[in-house]
Amino acid sequence: MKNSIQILLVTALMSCGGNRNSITEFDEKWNLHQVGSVEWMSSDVPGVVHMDLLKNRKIEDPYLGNNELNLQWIEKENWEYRSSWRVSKEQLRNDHIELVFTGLDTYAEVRLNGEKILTADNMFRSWRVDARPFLKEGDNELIIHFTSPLGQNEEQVKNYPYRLPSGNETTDLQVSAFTRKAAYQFGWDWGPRFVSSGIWRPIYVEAWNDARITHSFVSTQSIAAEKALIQLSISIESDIEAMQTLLVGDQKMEVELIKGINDFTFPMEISQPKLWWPNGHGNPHMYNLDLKLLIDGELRDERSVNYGIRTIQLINEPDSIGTSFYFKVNGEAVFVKGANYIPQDIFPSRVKAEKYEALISKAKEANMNMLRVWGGGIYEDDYFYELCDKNGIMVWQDFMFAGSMYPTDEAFHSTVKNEVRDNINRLRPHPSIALWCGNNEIDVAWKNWGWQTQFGYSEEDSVEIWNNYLRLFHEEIPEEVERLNPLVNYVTTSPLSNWGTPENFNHSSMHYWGVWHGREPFENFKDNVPRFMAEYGFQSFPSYESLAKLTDTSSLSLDSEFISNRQKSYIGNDMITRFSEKYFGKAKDFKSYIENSQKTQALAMKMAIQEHRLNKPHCMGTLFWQLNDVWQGPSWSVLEYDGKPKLAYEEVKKWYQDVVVITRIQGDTVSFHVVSDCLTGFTGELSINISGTDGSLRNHNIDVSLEKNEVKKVFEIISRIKKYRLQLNEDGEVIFEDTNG
Ligand code: BMA
Repeated sequence: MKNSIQILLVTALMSCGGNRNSITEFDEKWNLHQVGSVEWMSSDVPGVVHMDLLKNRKIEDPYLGNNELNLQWIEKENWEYRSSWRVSKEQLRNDHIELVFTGLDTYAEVRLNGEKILTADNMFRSWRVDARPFLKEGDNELIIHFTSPLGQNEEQVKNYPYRLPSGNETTDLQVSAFTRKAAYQFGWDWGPRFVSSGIWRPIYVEAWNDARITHSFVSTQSIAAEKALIQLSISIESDIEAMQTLLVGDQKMEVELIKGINDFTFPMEISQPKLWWPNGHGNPHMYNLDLKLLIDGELRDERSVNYGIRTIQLINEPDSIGTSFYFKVNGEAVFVKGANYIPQDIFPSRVKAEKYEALISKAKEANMNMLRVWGGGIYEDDYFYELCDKNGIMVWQDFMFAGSMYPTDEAFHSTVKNEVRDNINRLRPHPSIALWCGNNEIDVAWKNWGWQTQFGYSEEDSVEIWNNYLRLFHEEIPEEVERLNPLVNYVTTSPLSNWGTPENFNHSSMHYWGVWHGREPFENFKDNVPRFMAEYGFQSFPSYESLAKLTDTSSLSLDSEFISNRQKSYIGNDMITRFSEKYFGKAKDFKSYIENSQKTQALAMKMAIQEHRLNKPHCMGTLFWQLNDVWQGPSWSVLEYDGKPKLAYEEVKKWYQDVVVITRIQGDTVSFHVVSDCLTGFTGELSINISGTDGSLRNHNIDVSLEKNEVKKVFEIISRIKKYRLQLNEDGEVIFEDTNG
């Protein structure tokens, strides 16, 4: 998928001649071969090796049956892509013809007409090389050689003084900590292992002369009733030293360019601003600004900058309870409702625009206002963030580090710094970006999971590993955030507080895994409500129909090899079986086992979300684990791999509504609590029908009136309830319904 700014430019600039700058996607044909084989096959770029092997019928679909087990050989091989690039005399008149690689996965060496022009070592980075000196008129040969991440790192791993923990990597040779490649592709507890290689994001050809716009974005400095102060930041790379003209919308600015990178900021005022609001709180209004760079009066480069006017602050500070953790949007405390997001495929290049659109609509329809892009995956495609901007979904963005400790060498730190810069620069224009977070669960793991004993670290090793952690997540990464995106908050890790002791629930963010990993009953969601719940969940199976597409019916049983290989959690199916039997009885067959697993997950989600919402403002957010799936297997997701909702999705949608009524039955006392996340007051009418165990029938109509963001007990009775049915009306319309029957 393409960056929308780039698409705009391509269409705008291709129609004009002269020496205006241009950006076009490199769209020549590619071929691919396994190094050592003479056979070349056609290749789809962007893409990865596994997908080309599939397209050329060299392998079956990796997701079918037990193909995961048969296709592990691919990760050990080296692969080479080849393309012929036709360049015209006219193109060669440009001073710069740069190749911009927006995603090379991972260890790549790029040769142009036999000359090495790039050595890449990080899937998350983008790389820019001036190809102009190596180009000739006519055909030019471009070769990209990918070395297997296993081969590349084997020696380093073996010679390393100690073993680094590597999340969920189950192979003997564990290279993921050393490889700046998506951790989940090495295996995770909800997905397969496929370590692919390839040109996974587009390559662009950027031709320019004299000067080009490199970055531009608008940030909100402050918002007052009548006006907002915003700031345009723009960077221009220049070959020339001269006063030139920049058109910002209809304003003309004279800028003095010097050779190299020129950074400019322009404060601007917007009166009567239309603010960007998260889903449920108003419109996520987007503005647009056109930038034009004129060189000696002639249009040379242009950009169209989308922006939203909003402030988002994380309030993470000592308070009367312990340590708060909540988001203030445009000055208002907003209760966060959302989910953790993982990549939508093990081969992310096969996720197309429609899949992103369907997923973000599903998040919006389920009344979510935030997604956490989890640190074991990828920095998502631009389109993902554009959709979040458009739909009012705030993004908690992890940097891509999860469940590991990392090497100490300078080369590693340097590639990480560049990765962090590239991704902040790419993502900071999006108003949806609400928080940068250093990593997933590394701090809690180091302090609580016993890695020191498990890996036999000496005191010295431990000091070195921890100092390296501090260097990455407490120094280098936050320094880049502070320099490039200072108005967005940074936290070093998620969670900030471990679920081990009751006191910890008074502090900051938490991943509560007592239910599932701690094998605790669902009732424990009640006593384990943190200040901000950043992860919790319960597994279920994808539908029988989805699994039946992958194998023959004889393999559709709990103990088949096929189903066993789909279950990647070390807990296995124990928790699903135990709790689904507790609540829904023994399943008569695999089909009903699946259905019961989904009902059980739905119940877990309902129970957890109700507690989080009832306990506002102690708790100010709930992000369950996990929104979506990477393939078809049992997992904590509420949406299947193909986007189909599980039962839990409907439950989440219901309990994530802005105003809900939560019923609590304790002995003979029944109480009704209205929770409103509205940022204005709420008035409505609650009607309740109750049938008692003694056969009595009662109706109650209650006027309900709440302040903004309030939780209020609105009614309580003493009754032995058999059944209740309630409706909440606002302006005569039913906005919420619930029953226990
Ligand atoms: C969470 C995540 C993932 C994992 C999930 C389920 O803590 O951070 O690492 O997949 O637990 O175990």
